[in-house]
Amino acid sequence: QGNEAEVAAFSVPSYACQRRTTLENHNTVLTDALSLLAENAELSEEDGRGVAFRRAAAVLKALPKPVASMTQLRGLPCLGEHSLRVIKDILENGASSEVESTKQSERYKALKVLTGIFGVGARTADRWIRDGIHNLRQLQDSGPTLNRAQQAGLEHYDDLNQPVSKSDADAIGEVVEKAVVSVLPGAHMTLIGGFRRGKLTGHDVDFLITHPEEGREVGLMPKLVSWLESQGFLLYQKTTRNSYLESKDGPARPASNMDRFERCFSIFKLTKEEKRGTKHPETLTENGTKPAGHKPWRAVRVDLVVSPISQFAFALLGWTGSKLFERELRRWAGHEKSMSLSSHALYDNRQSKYLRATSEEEIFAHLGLEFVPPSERNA
Ligand code: DGT
Ligand code: MG
Repeated sequence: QGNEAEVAAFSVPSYACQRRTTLENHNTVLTDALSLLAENAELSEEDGRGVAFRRAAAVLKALPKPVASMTQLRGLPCLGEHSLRVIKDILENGASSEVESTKQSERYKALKVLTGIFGVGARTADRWIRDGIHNLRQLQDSGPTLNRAQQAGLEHYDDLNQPVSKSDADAIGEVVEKAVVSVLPGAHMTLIGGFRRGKLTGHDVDFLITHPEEGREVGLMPKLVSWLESQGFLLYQKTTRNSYLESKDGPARPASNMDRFERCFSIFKLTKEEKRGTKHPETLTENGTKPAGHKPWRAVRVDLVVSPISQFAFALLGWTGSKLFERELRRWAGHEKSMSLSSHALYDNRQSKYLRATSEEEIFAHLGLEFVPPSERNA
């Protein structure tokens, strides 16, 4: 008796970047449900709804204990009517009917399978579904034209949908590090993305590369890619040029979050030997012949980003994630501080000037936020 009243209400600040969110999540049942609805909204190109569910899930991830009753949620930020209904359903019935029916819907299943192909986004998947393509078999049979990325994505579908372990990430890191120092001595490389936040698995491996002398990083990416390609490490790659300086005339406010770094999206060939940390034997590349069944390597999505040292702290902060944490940092900067934050710079609209920073700590300080280390950015 009186149990409900005894359960203290939780309290968390509004912005995810004001909170410390470790990987320890006491409410996975609730956050998985809300994340699924977020994903479904994103796959249906309803980004507003997607963000609302992501924010709600992030609030629950930050709670110190499992939610036991709805009354504990009173006064928490970012929990809209829809999210509260889902939570209530789960607390009372053990599951949310909306989540269960979404999970089982043909449309959701098809969107998942098709966007599971590297290079296929929500829009393409939707078009294919309207053409009656719901799975990989139908895709191969009815044969819409695939671009180079999608062809590679389809070819390595199973591998790319397997989680990447931290040890795989480290093995790839050793290869990339070796490539980096051999094409540009003095350059250095940092593991970013989810693995920097302490995640044990990821969907890809992300690296940020810079050189302590401004300008020395120019032209690094093509050399790095050539080195990796010549050693047979890349199954696919697409490099995008750095257009930041080119577009820097006009008003100083960065126009979008789209990245203008030299960036390479790749599919990396990780061999058993690399996994064990031994030398790469030249003989392992089998040309043209597809190994039946067991093969001595796996494909892994790897993203490489090159940044000039002057932007390094912003790139590091911008590429460590989580995606929601990044979004919340930018929202905080804009709404609370009248600043514009990107992976390149921080602009103060009131002072009409860029604020320099050489570390993540300085950026948090500019933003008037307590420093949150990477392991606590898992919002
Ligand atoms: P994962 O790989 O699924 O385990 O999780 P994350 O957190 O590594 O996510 P990922 O790899 O998609 O992206 C790494 C971080 O980099 C992400 O938290 C936000 C950032 N990021 C990703 N794509 C872009 C982009 O196009 N521009 C910018 N500025 N940042 C990006
Ligand atoms: Mg990642």
